[in-house]
Amino acid sequence: MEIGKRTYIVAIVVIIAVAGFGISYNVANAVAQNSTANNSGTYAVTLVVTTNNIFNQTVGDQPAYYVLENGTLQSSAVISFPAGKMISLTIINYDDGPADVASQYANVVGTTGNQITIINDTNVNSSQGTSGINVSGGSVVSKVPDTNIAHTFTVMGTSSNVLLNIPVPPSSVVHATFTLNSGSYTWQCEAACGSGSAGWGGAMSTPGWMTGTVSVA
Ligand SMILES: [Cu+2]
Repeated sequence: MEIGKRTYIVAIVVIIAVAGFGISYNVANAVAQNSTANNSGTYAVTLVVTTNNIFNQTVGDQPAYYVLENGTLQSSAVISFPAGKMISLTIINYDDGPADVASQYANVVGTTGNQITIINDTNVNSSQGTSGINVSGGSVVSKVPDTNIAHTFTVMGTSSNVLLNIPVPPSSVVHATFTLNSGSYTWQCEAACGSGSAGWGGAMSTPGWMTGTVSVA
């Protein structure tokens, strides 16, 4: 009886010790996996396009890209990305109208699978009918009809080759993933949303509005 009780206690101690090792091993393993995921995971960037930004007295209001950082809108004159890392880019577009764009910029270029995910009609404050509350599910596309593009986020290589082209429909949220090699590039909206007869003045030709630098390091 005495030996049996001792065996019973030893068995309990062994079970608790094994269980404890298992838990601590799992916790250590989970922490290691998380830190690996953080080190090699995606780098999230959010851009916001708003309208009715006062450009100057002559030009009036113009649309502009901003970088969303810690809940505030920052200048898009220089947009920084880490080199060689998967970038998860979300573009929130509050502009509810299309602009003229050359047909080549209807195609998605440089993203994972040359595709983007579009969630339409997400402009909750839109005055265009009831579209603001009619949110459609995300659709994965490799092209947007050139009659339905409000802006593009287009990154040019050093020889003006297109490294990245993301067409953005009116009142939409667009998501894409991509990587870029280190370097300094030009980004440009290719949908003529600026001032002047061709729409290429004002915002379209001013850093921090519809063009700027992409710095990858
Ligand atoms: Cu634009």
